[in-house]
Amino acid sequence: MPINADADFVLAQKKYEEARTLEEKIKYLREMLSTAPTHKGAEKLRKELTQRMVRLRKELEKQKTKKKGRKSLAVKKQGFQVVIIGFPNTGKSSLLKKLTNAEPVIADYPFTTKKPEVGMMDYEGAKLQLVEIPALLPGASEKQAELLSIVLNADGVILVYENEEQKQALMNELYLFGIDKPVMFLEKGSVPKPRDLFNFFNLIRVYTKEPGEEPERDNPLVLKRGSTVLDAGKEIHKDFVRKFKYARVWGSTKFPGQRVDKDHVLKDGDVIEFHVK
Ligand SMILES: Nc1nc2c(ncn2[C@@H]2O[C@H](COP(=O)(O)OP(=O)(O)OP(=O)(O)O)[C@@H](O)[C@H]2O)c(=O)[nH]1
Ligand SMILES: [Mg+2]
Repeated sequence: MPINADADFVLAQKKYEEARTLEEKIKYLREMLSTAPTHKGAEKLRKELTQRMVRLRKELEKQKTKKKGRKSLAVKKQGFQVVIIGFPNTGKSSLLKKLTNAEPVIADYPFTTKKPEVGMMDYEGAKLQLVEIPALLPGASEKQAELLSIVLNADGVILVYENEEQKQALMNELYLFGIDKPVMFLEKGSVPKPRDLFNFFNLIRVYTKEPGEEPERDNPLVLKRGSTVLDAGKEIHKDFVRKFKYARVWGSTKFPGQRVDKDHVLKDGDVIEFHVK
């Protein structure tokens, strides 16, 4: 932390308060974030600044897309979305190709990937969406702001790196942009198993079945760990609460096919049978 951080923070705050445009506000809020006290007692302050940054960034993205009539680079979410980021040539496309059905161009020159590349990863029927974005460098040009906005909307991040400096630099970029998401670090060349991703991002698979039939093994629900029967139901019907009678669960219950209420917490691999009105 710089010696004059406190004074710098106060100055940045003053500039922020006087700022008129969204761009200026973002600029000085970024300065506030970079000079905010780093000790534990200031956690709440940093969180509040981060949330403010997210609001301003989203507002600016909206304005820009509207004004220019520009086609947004945003990638429509399909379930849980993880964005792969990293410096140029760190093997992001290679990783995407190994884990998904995507066919990105892989080459030994930097910035091979010029637009987001999307693929679906399969983990025993459960799907997870992976998005490689063009390489990032420290220092946020407008182009990079557009890319970081994609990360801002995602559910998780994979950061591919070749050395500690790259890791630190990009973590700092994420922080200054207001991005506070789970980040999985991968050294260039290391390829995790699909189940490692599910575990890291705290996801579980829940298989549904109809009464008297076998569970559907090829299309489970993907839920956050700690999800309840009600959460699972909401993935199926919007007005599930109204429709719910009871459910039977195999796996996390004491007895196979035990009748449970909507608050029952599900576990990975559970089979659920809904009974609705
Ligand atoms: N030895 C080795 N080389 C790799 C590995 N993964 C990628 N490479 C090489 O590194 C170079 C860049 O790979 P890409 O997958 O295109 O990297 P990228 O991060 O997507 O690159 P940009 O999109 O240009 O930022 C290519 O020459 C790859 O063959 C790996 O695991 N081991
Ligand atoms: Mg690439």
